[in-house]
Amino acid sequence: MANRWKNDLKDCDVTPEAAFLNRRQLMAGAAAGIGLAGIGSTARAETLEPNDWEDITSYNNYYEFGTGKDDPARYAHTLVTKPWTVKIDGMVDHPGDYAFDDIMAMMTVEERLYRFRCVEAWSMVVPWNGFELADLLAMAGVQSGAKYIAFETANRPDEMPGVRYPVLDWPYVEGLRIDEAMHPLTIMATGIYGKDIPNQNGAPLRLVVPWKYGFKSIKSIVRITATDKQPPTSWNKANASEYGFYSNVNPKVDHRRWSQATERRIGGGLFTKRQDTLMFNGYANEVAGIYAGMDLRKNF
Ligand SMILES: Nc1nc2c(c(=O)[nH]1)N[C@H]1C(S)=C(S)[C@@H](COP(=O)(O)O)O[C@H]1N2
Ligand SMILES: [Mo]
Repeated sequence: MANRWKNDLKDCDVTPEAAFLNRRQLMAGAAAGIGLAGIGSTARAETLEPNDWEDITSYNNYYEFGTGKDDPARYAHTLVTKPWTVKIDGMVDHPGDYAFDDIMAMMTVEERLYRFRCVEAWSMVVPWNGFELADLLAMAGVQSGAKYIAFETANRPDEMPGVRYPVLDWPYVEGLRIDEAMHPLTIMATGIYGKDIPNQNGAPLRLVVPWKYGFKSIKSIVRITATDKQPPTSWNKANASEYGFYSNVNPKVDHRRWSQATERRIGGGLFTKRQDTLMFNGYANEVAGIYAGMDLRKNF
């Protein structure tokens, strides 16, 4: 890859693999306390201050459990996440139903401190634990003809009260271009602050694509499909004029209802000033290259 992303973290900021012993999620532990340097921090040097556990796990979007920001924290406990199986199919050499625990045994979980920006113009900084999606795709053996990766969330009316209402066309689906999916910034998150990811945040595994609006980061994934066709995506199906396939964070391209120029950082208190939104959510150095020559206004 031409624009291979580099890890800005110093050695001392990352708990070495060997240190997590029998813990499934790498512990943020002391590292969080000393203030991690942001992975992929851009020209505008900024020390990322993570949001606290309470903010991250009580202010959520997960419409399968209701459309209120506090609905997921109240209702998502009914989702049964153990056992969990992810179907990997389509253009792969090793299709199959993979048990979550088997996936975890194969993957290297690390901490990634990422900005997270919702299209509704609020944002957080989240210390995720997870593994690179590229590693999972390599394990499945994605074939050279595959151009996109499609994702699907569980659709369980008995466990997800929200899917009884036609707010979206369930199941929630998302997709990435293959180079986006393979990009080293793209992770499958399985934890936050070293703990298993809570149901309201998309247990047991959810996508995190930090340079795109939050709705691309699909939760509680049950299916991953390699395909040569651009897959349908939930919000684009619901309103194609407002939500494009790419949905890269872009302060210069406004949403019809929300200016994208600035954002409100959750947890900053009542009098916190809005802050400027950064191109590609601050990850331009790492990802701008994969969109070279593309009209980002047309491909929003
Ligand atoms: N399955 C599913 N995934 C989803 C959503 C959803 O409603 N259902 N909401 C999206 C939106 S709009 C955002 S902003 C993020 C919110 O993630 P968080 O609650 O962990 O902050 O999840 C995304 N993934
Ligand atoms: Mo969002």
